Amino acid sequence: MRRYGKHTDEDDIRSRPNRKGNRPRTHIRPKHEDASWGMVLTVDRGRLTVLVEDRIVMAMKARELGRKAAVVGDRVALVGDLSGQKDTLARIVRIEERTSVLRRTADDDDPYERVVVANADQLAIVTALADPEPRPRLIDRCLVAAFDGGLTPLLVMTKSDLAPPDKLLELYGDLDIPYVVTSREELESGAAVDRVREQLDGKITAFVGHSGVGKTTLVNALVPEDRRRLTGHVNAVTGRGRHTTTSALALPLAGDDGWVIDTPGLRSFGLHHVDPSRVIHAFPDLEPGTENCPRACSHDEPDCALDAWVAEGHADPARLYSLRRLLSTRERTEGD
Ligand SMILES: Nc1nc2c(ncn2[C@@H]2O[C@H](COP(=O)(O)OP(=O)(O)OP(=O)(O)O)[C@@H](O)[C@H]2O)c(=O)[nH]1
Ligand SMILES: [Mg+2]
Ligand SMILES: [Zn+2]
Repeated sequence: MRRYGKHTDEDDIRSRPNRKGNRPRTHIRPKHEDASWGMVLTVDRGRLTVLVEDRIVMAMKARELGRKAAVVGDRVALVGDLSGQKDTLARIVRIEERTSVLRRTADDDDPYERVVVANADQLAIVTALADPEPRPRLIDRCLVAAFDGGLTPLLVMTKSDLAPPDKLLELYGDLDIPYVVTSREELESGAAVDRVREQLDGKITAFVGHSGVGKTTLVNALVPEDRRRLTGHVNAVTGRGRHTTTSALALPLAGDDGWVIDTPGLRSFGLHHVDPSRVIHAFPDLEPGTENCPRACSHDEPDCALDAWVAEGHADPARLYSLRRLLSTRERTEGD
């Protein structure tokens, strides 16, 4: 009788509609029921800093996680010493299912994929208008990774004090992708910070782009120093020399209104993991032109309808060139 009753109980629980993940209760027997949840802020080799409530906890992966690695942005369950005191180390026993994944490979022909950031809502693709020169093909690659990984893109064009944004806006201004242009003066006056903030509120935004485009400068302008100190990361940007960012780092915006994640500069953005047929989704301006393509068109073949469509003036030929280049070099290494 008792046993029977117990079973009914379990069935009830099992059929409750909104149980997280809808997993059958009996298969995943959560060990460490008492674990606390936190968000990964940095990963330095095997050591992770995790925000648990309002404490910064140092942690390492528990052996039971196997080869699975936690990355910045991951929500993890921890056990052990969660006091956040010096020389303590907690253990990460679970990684929550990710809502988005920003992946890249070193090159297109490199099968080893790395998760750069987990659970970001938005990908801020940062490009300097000069010093270093804009690289539209890197922007396009980041757009592909954003669409593929479930992140909404935002274009940030920095250093408008050095060069005007006209040429890039011709390429990207009409794409229905939000963009912000910033300059040194506007960063210092706060005007640029307000404009960027408008696009970030309530979201987790990862900043990516070539080294030297101004990601850290922008992130530091967005996150007041006391907030940065809170998470234990005040990168001393001293007068002498520039500090290139060497690992990803999540920082809270003021008012608990979202997060920004600074990442190291990119040279290339390999897309080995992206199915070529999905690349077109990162070109919303060209997508309508594929309506008359042959079935399963790769958009990089003689019968592709895009050539005629673009020739009719529906889109900028430079964009088609970029798509083709991405498609044709996807299996090889592409330089800058
Ligand atoms: N003229 C000008 N210089 C800027 C602007 N924003 C940033 N810089 C400068 O550009 C240089 C690089 O800035 P960082 O913020 O370190 O660039 P980053 O993208 O974080 O670089 P990595 O960490 O190497 O990826 C620094 O010397 C900044 O002072 C800007 O709007 N105008
Ligand atoms: Mg940096
Ligand atoms: Zn086609």
